[in-house]
Amino acid sequence: PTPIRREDYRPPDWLVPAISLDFDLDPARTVVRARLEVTRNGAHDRPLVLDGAGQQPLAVRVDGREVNDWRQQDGGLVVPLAGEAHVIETEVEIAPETNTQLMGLYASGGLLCTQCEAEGFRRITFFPDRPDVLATYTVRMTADRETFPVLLANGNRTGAGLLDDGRHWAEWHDPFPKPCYLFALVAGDLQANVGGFTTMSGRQVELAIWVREADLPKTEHAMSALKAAMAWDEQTYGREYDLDLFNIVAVADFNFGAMENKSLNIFNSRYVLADPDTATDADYDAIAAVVAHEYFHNWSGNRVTCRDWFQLSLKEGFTVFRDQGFSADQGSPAVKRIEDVRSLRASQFPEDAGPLAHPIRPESYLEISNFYTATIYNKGAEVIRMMATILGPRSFRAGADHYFMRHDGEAATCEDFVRAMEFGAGVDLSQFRLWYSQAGTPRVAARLTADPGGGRATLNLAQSIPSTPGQPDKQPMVIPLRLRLFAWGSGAAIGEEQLVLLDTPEKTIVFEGVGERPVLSINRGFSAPVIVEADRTAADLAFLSRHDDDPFARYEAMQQLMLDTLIERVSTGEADHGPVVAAVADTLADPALDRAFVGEAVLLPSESFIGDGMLVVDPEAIHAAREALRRDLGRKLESEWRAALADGADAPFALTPEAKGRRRLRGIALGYVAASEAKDGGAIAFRQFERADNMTDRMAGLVTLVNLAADEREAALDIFYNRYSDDALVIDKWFSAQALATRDGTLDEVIALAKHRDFTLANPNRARALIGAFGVNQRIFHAASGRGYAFYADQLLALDRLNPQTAAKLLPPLGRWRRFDEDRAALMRDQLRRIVDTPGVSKDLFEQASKSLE
Ligand code: DPP
Ligand code: ZN
Repeated sequence: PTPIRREDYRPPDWLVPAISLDFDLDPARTVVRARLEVTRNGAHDRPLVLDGAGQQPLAVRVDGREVNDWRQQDGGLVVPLAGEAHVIETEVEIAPETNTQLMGLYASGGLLCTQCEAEGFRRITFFPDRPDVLATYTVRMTADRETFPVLLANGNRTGAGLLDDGRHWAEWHDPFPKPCYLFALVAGDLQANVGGFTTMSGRQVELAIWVREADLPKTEHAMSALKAAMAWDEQTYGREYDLDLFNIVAVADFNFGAMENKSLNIFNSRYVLADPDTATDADYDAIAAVVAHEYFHNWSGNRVTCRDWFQLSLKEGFTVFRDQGFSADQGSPAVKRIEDVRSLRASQFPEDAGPLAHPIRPESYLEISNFYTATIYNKGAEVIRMMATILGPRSFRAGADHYFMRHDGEAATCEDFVRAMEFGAGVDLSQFRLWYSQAGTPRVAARLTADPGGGRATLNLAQSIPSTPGQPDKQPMVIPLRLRLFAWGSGAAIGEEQLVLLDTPEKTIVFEGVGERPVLSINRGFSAPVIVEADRTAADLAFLSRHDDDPFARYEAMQQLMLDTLIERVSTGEADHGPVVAAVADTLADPALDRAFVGEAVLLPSESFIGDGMLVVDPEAIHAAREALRRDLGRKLESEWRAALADGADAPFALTPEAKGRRRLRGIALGYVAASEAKDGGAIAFRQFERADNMTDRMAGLVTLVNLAADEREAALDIFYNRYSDDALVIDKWFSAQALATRDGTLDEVIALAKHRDFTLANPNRARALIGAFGVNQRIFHAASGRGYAFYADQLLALDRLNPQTAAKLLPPLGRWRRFDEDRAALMRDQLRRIVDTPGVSKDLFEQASKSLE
């Protein structure tokens, strides 16, 4: 296959100002009639080329007359046209019920629904399937009235009626020109939770969340999140909603988390449905974040869309930044920042350090679905955040206003965004643009030297950017580092916080008025997505974990202290746990800290994150070192953990930040009590599991129990399964809790679970719950026998036959062979080669596997 390259972009030969679609809906055989008004774009004599997916056109008409001089090419349709403007009509037949890729029009749990981003629309009808072709859509749907009583599409409903054969029809019109990836329709037996919102200019908007009737009680949280998001976007960005209707539909089978189709968002049901008995606090937070994310796309994505898919981060990075800001404002900004950085480090840093590393604006791809990555989304958001940090809030807002005003209704580029920021804020971001073109996580070495008695300290900073595939040499970037010094002894801050722009290979900063020995707090708030290597002792880190006034930096000092201790133990077989134990004890005892923050701060780095800090990952040694530290913390602070466990345990469920914080800390405390090997550890976990009035506490019990070899383990799994056997989203948790267990025997259990009657690769959530969770379980996935790799490759190949996009997204763990010893590396490469050599492998999976072998 030939790669698509960014530099090959050319404007479309033909524009399509308007399209009318007529769907005769049926799961087995849907007829799609399309009427495109096309206009020649510029002076050229090239034919009209419409993308397709190999459908056989039943008819092609030009200006109302049947023609036959068209031909099929690469699954699409080529139609020679003589004039400047024509009307093209085509008719095709598709079969939604056999669409296992879940791209285009497909069936899910009795519904018919669509997913078109990135290139699904061509699977519905012939069309220039590229985001810079914007059309107004008129959509007519006809369907059986009993099976599909609700018919939805983008925009407003302009007509509906009954037909005499048990069928009915509806017509919708969307006045906003949009790219076809934002087209959507839904047909099904759905009920709506209906709400209302008055916009800042006083317009009434009807909000509806459509679900199966039985799920209606679970839609309240999504509804209130939607209203909060609408208000937040008005207050924070001055962005108002632009239609009279906003629909959300929940579907059970979905590749993404959700999709921002204009005024008809389609959601993976896991990001809509919640009640205390079935959703954890993390689920509640994720629902609010995704509802906000998709809503915010109405401006950052829909009103201003992307010129081509290389610009994907234009809408995704910016929209993630926006949803992160929303979530921060709804709860604790410090805890939100910690969570976001943890997830960046868990998914994006390894990507940036591995064979699939790419800049946030890639240069080429085989399959665009493979570029919906943590780099495009999460690093993309960090890049926007750095601009906001450098510009300051007022200038950043001015830049954003200018961007929306200047490009409203257009298909824009990342360059347009940066230029709008420069114009709105009056700054020069020339060198900053390297963040768009250079991949790899920069490293910053920081060395602070104090001049004894001289009242002065000197900070030396040096940056380096590792080479990544296709990019051996890098230019120095602009790295905004918020930093501050603290006085050892008193713990007082020395001077104000500074924002240093490290924009040269090295930089020296001199601090005056330094009386006591200074300790460096750097990259505060995680102001840049970099790895800082500061020469700080365990004592310095312990000091910062108590005294730093930036909550993120305080958390970070603790993490670094834990990480240094763990890595020392992995490499030498021993380490002094004392400083970590003391720092954790002090954090637990500090009444000024909110419990959610304490929970984050006392949590040990994950096994994979420890691995990322090592030259060669030794999964067994890492597991052993982490368990040893967990056991020590559990034993030495046993009474503190038991106190945290009791704190709020008997209070009835509430979704307040305080109650959530206590639950978070309770769950972590439970893990430590179990790790201490206290005799009653299993019994305490089981009691919490059984008595909980909410899923957060119950899951905390379950994930503790699955790691105990106790009898309680089997009992808890059975009780949980029987209680929730008809709730797919909860059964997903049952699968992933087992796939994430690190105890011996997990590998066999996962292999057995893949044969469980409730396991299916056809549902992406279920596939991710078992196979996806297994892939990130470092100790078990990397079993020295290689059985984990072989099982994983088997599953990926089976999934690839159904749903290439979802299979390819799961490949990366297998591609990280360079990080492991030779034996494991060879076993991993064997599986990658097997995938690449499989006849009929999708281009999605092929691209990921072949790049991972290079
Ligand atoms: N649905 C995905 C998202 O919202 C892709 N646009 O990020
Ligand atoms: Zn998005």
